[in-house]
Amino acid sequence: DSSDMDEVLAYMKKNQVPANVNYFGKAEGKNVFVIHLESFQQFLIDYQSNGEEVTPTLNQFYHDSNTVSFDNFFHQVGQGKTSDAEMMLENSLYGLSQGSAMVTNGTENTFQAAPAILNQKGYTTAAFHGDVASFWNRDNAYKSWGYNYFFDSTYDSKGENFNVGYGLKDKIFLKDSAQYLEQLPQPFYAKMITVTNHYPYPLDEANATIPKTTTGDSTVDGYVQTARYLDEAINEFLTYLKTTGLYDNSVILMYGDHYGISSNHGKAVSQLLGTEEYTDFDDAMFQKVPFMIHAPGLAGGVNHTYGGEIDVLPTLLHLLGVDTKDYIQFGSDLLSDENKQVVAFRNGNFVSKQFTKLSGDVYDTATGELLTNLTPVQTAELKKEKDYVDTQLALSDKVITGDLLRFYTPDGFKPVDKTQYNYKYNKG
Ligand code: GP9
Ligand code: MN
Repeated sequence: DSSDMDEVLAYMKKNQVPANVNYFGKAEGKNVFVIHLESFQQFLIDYQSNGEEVTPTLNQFYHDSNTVSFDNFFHQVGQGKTSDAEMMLENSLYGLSQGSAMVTNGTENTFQAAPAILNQKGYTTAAFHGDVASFWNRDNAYKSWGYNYFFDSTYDSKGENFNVGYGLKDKIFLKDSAQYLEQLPQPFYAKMITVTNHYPYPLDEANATIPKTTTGDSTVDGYVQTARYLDEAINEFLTYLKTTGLYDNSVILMYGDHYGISSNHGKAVSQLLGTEEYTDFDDAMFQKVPFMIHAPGLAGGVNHTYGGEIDVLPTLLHLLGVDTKDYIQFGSDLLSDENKQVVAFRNGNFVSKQFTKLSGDVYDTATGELLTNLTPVQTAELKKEKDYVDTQLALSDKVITGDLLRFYTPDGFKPVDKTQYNYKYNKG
């Protein structure tokens, strides 16, 4: 009930970290692109296969002097996979320990999500995805989140071999979206959800421009091919943005939503990475995904802060000059010097700057060494981090399962009226 909200509010007051004054508002008023790189893992950045870079475009973007990139950024999804990533990215709320919160709570719950917040700051908001609108209950959840437009598969051009796996091929998808992007009043917030680099990485010969890897694990070996295809699609899209001038007028945020290669393929992963073995610690580190923010004039570089998907929203809003202190957001600004650097996984495991805690085992995050005899100081620090993780997950779950945001409206925010949204405008 509403008294649970008081607990959440008290927690927020205590745990909020201030924005970094050197970055706050640095991208104010710019368009925002949130580019979802399906199943894209951090190890692909600068990775070479068969003597060549797999993802030259993304590598270049990662190292661009106006891109802030993170090399200790983790996905934090559970069973809800893509939908958990979306929930975290745009609400700074965790997915649930079971199922998909977007499915179970996306329709009825009250949210204070990125599209609604930015819409009320003058942004037009749109989501693009070449799959049916009902997948992960997007058609309903996006209304709750305040998306003005949702360009789903009904907008896609149709043709032989245009689709593969879950939807429209990335190159066609991103090319097609231009005609809708061009009609959005600026500034806009546009989320583009790619899909081709999704297990089992199907791709026609004509689009395969790098050989498969040769681990012999057939669920793994196609991954570099679809990753390369995604990279080429992004290259075409960035070229379009540069040609139209949008590149110089936009924040471009890219992130990998979760692993592509699951933990069951350790042997093949060892071969890909050229390592002796694949330990639980290695598996935890293998959950890193890219998180990159490019904006004109931004002081870029590779940032080593430990963080995850839950932290994206406050980071982005602060760059846009939006104060988040009245919002219920469980993440914290990754550019803040005071970020706690504790990354919660949905099963209660975590990685922090100091420790990696996997079930009963504790590792030194910097070295990967298994710590068997903790000093009293380490024990106390570990307990503090564990409590932090448990509280984060428990309170976020309360917010979602108790629909607590209906009891609280941040200062200056207008609750979303779901009845005002309808994505069937051109479907007759
Ligand atoms: C489907 C796509 C895939 O629309 O987003 O979802 P996933 O299987 O990655 O959760
Ligand atoms: Mn996904």
